[in-house]
Amino acid sequence: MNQQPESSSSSPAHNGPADDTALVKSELDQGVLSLTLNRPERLNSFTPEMHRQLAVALERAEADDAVRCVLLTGAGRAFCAGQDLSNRQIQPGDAPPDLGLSLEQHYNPLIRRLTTLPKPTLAVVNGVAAGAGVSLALACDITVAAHSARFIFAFSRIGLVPDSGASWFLPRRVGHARASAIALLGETLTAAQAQEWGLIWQALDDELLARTSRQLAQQLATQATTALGMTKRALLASASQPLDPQLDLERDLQRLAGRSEDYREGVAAFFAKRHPHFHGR
Ligand code: LHQ
Repeated sequence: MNQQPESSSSSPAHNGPADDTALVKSELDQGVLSLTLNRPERLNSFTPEMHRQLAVALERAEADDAVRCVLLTGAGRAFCAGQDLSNRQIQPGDAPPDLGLSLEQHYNPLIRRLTTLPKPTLAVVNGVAAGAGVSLALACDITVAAHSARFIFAFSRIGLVPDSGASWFLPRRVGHARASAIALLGETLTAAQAQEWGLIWQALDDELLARTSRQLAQQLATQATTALGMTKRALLASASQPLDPQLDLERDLQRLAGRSEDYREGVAAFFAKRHPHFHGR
């Protein structure tokens, strides 16, 4: 059973007048901050301004206690087609671009922000995801996708290297044999294949995507947010350290969790044989 989080859509940071021209639309409802990439005519590919708006939205999400889950999706028929390639054609005589700078300034901070956000994130892949758009989907804690969605590892198709965390997420989710073939061949995966191979959590019928993902986000938003944030930290750390320091980290995090209001509530609810009412503290 889902419960309503304490704070509903009351944060001024997210509740300005609805702005349909925003490149990242933001809406807070019952603890779920929905962020919608909004350049549908360019399949929600990234420009510096879209990066800027997403960074601002995620900074606010982190600071605002009313946000207990972030849901990320795309407007129109795509989730995100990666970097906007419109101005990327190189003419004879042009100096070669510094794509490393673009990663340093925009994509790497975005992936770091998402993976270290002390709140759960849910990617709802409503349509095609390509290049860094795939990376974005994989950087969220839970990724669901419409059956009609596609994951296109487009990097090698245009002579680039998997970036924005793609080379890190991919082998950890699907194993080296599949990661290597997918990345080198620039493969396209269906949502069903992505689920079967462990790249994403669930492929959902298109008609059910909005409702099911909403329920999932709502469920995340009613849980013990601080503990979920620390769970993210533990899982991320596990990728880069042996068991021994991981046990120490679990001890430290559990010490903090044990002092939380939500833990007290969780145990009280267990003995009272009722559902807990967490406040995310
Ligand atoms: C686009 C784009 C797009 C601009 C569709 N840009 N317009 C690189 C550099 C630096 C740092 C960071 O990291 C990276 C990594 C990357 O992300 S590199 C970019 C990787 N992405 C791609 O290579 C995907 C390019 N797009 C496609 O391959 C196709 O559009 C897909 C397969 C996604 C969808 O195909 P269709 O369903 O056939 O749609 P479409 O191609 O007709 O696209 C619709 C429109 O969107 C079209 O414009 P038009 O004016 O002809 O209607 C496209 O040009 C535009 N569009 N992706 N990334």
